[in-house]
Amino acid sequence: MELKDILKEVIGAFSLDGELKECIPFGSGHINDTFRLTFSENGSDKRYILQRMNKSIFTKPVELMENISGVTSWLKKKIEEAGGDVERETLNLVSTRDGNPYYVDSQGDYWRVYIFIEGATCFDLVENDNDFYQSAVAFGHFQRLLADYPAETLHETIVDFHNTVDRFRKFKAAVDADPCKRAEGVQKEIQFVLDREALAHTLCDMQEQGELPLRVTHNDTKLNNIMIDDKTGAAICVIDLDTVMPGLSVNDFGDSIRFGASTGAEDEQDLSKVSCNLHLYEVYVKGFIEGCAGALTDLELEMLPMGAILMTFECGMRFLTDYLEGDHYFKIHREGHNLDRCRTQFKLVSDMEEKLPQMKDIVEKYK
Ligand code: ADP
Ligand code: GN1
Ligand code: MG
Repeated sequence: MELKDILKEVIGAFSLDGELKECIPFGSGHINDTFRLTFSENGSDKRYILQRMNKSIFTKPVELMENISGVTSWLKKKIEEAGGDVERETLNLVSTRDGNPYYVDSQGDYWRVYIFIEGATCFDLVENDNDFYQSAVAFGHFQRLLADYPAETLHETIVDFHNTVDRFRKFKAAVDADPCKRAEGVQKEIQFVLDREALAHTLCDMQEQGELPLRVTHNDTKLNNIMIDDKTGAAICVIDLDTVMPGLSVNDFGDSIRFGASTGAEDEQDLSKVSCNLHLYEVYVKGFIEGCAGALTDLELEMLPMGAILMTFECGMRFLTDYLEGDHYFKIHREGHNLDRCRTQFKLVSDMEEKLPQMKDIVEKYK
């Protein structure tokens, strides 16, 4: 069945009024297929985001949608209590005509629709300090809003998502299996990972020993998973809630640094352009600590820089694993794309390892 016929079937299933004017692919996410829909009714336009969930990655779509429904309803209540705008400050699911939060198409794929957040933008690179600062406050605040969410009702949408030790194990298995015969060409990158087996354990061990608390976290805190208001410059909405699960606060912090404090794009091929910008790092530290508003323990604060190194290391290892396995997880747009992404991450890890003392000093300044 052709995509346009599938889209027709799917769009017709949702409770959307008016006439469909446009349906275009949208955004730069690596996982889901995202489209922007424009409907026109009585002379005015209303836009929506339509997403086909990646079923090979999200193997429990019903549970995943239960998480999203639960979390967005919870956030809505909190936003209403604070007198905020519920249509812009959280994702809003649109139901199907049968009243379900998702639709299963004739091919067995799961789809959902959100109200489009107007007048706001997602950035792939930090364009100014304020955007990054705002995103830090928003991700910290997001965690705080969900602090008393009944975590036991959340499904683990991807098991062991940020279990770096398990990621290391899977990486080694991919090297051993080498199904695409690519290992020989990436010995340097493989060695980079193998040299850091002990590093992979750091935070997982602390979690296991109960030294770091499990919190409800976002787990995918890239800058492009936050919407910045075009007029005020404030971060208004945290999006991409597929991976909201119990996790570590330091990982949420770390993933933001990995993506946003880098001087280069995640897939930059000229590695001389990639390093960790300590000024941006400081901007984020300040915002995140403010956003968490006293919720973090001393050890969590101390481990923030380690979260940045580990999330970057883990992500690089995931890109390399996917490259070795034939690029079936992350969407790629060119040959070797995952390898380019892996290299930027490892360049950042080396840079952060050197800058660790300064990174620690910066946290000390704001804690
Ligand atoms: P992925 O998991 O593939 O990254 P996302 O849920 O992050 O998917 O969505 C991809 C992109 O679509 C986002 O980066 C953002 O640009 C856009 N987007 C998602 N939801 C909305 C929304 N409700 N309003 C406006 N844009 C959105
Ligand atoms: C994916 O969905 P997206 O593009 O926001 C991935 C993250 C990675 C990120 C790397 C569910 O995020 O874990 O850190 O790519 N999401 C999933 O850019 O695996
Ligand atoms: Mg995303």
